[in-house]
Amino acid sequence: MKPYYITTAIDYTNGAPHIGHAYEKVLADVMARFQRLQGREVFFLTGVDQYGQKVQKSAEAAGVTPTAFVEATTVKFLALWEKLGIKYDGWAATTDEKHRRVVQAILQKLHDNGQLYKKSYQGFYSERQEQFLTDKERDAEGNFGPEWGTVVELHEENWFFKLSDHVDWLREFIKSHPDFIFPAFRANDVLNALENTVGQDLSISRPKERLTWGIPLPFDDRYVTYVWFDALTNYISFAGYLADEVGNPGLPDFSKLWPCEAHVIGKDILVPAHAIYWPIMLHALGFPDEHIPQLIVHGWWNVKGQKMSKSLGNVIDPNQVSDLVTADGLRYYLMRDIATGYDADSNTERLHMAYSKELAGGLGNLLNRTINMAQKYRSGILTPGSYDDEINVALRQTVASAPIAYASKMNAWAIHDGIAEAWKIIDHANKFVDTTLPFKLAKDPEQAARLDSVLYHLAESLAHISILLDPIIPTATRKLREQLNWIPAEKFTLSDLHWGLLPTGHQLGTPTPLFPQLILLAE
Ligand code: ME8
Repeated sequence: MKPYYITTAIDYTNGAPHIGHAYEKVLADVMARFQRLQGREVFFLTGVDQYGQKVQKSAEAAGVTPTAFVEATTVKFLALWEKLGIKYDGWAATTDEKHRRVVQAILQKLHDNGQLYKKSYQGFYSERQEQFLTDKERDAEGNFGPEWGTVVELHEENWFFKLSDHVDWLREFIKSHPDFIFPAFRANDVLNALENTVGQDLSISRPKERLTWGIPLPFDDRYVTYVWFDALTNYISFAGYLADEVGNPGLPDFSKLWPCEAHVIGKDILVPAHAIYWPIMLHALGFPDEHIPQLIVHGWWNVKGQKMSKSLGNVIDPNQVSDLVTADGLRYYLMRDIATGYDADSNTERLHMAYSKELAGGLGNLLNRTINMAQKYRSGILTPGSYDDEINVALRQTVASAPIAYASKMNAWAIHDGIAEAWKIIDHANKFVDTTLPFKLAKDPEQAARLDSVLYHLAESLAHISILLDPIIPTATRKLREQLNWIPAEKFTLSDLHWGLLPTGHQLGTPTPLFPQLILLAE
């Protein structure tokens, strides 16, 4: 089977990362880890979008060169991904020479195939979205709304890509490929936007008088490449596309990696970039329909119902949240409090509740009491023995059925539901302690065999949980297994789960709190 290839949007390096960036990277990281857990080889690509007017302006404002500016901001993204355990296989930084070579080779091909032409343009331009605006973008009052940021009037000559040649193909492609966009309800927005594109071509250049911070056009050195054209190409350039032709060593074998299974992106960059420009670029380069990747479109994290923005001063810093609730606490919250594809509100009370009640109170407490009791009553040694009863059977059934339900939700990108399936084991096991009352059993010598079975059931349930939650909270599950003193075989997969992971006579480790108590500072 080919490797599972997953990408994220590459983040603009004109500012520090915020919670929305963190959410997207955690989402993709969770899916990458989950696919590995299913036994799939994975290539996970993420990175930074370093060119463009926004960056050039931010650098000017900061009084530094664009290179120095992007280096400084890129470091912040890299440090955050390290902190949050984002385990990527490829890093797409668009100022990388390897990327430039592929962008230029593609532009040259499109140029040679008659897909590019030069024409004069007069009209309005949004600096924030780096996009030319037409009357269709005007609101009811005839103005360009605040979402476009500063809008300037331009009169310039540019190179255009013949998008309009491919609109009919794309319309048919979208209609005949219901899986192209997840969630499916967003396909309608795309079809509507596509009708607005009819007859319009895409300007893929910016004159150097206006913008120098970009990849020069290979056939006209008075221009640099439009940042979206350059940025979208990252999905193939860092996957080894044209690697031999342009001399890019050390990249994956493109023929084995492509097509990409999932481009994970936010809803704001679906139209026109990912659902119109990108498939048309691939189609124009000769990619067959079955090699057009699926778009996984996630919603937005808002704050008290409002969009996060620097001007509102409500931008959430993932570093701060992670310092408070640990990286796993943040990962868990970001995955359990949103349904993939929909928006959610970032809420401090819910974050604290998720950490204190669910992670510390539910999972941490289960582990802590299990290891403590096993140490106290049996010196940490597990002996499943032959005792059995209905209560044990019921817990074993929950443990046996959870992985299948969990995997089906995870495969459908319903991560929050996948977590809920895994959590059924935790809830059941905690109730199991309350029903079986091991501390009472420990006082009665006649109940010794039952106590052995109870302790074994708890530890074994925890071993299963540690596997299911691995993609979501990888640091905590590793620590959990350290306390269980259990190291699964390398490349352990979901299908290796069975009752009896911990052998008879297994020695458990020592207990330490998995999720330390929150120290809340007054807000
Ligand atoms: O758009 N909640 O970069 P970007 C959830 N460079 N996701 C959010 C969010 C929020 N509040 N705010 C932003 C770009 N995002 C381009 C992408 S890809 C070839 C080029 C998401 O830094 C956003 O939807 O503005 C996007 O997917 C990602 O963060 C990067 O946004």
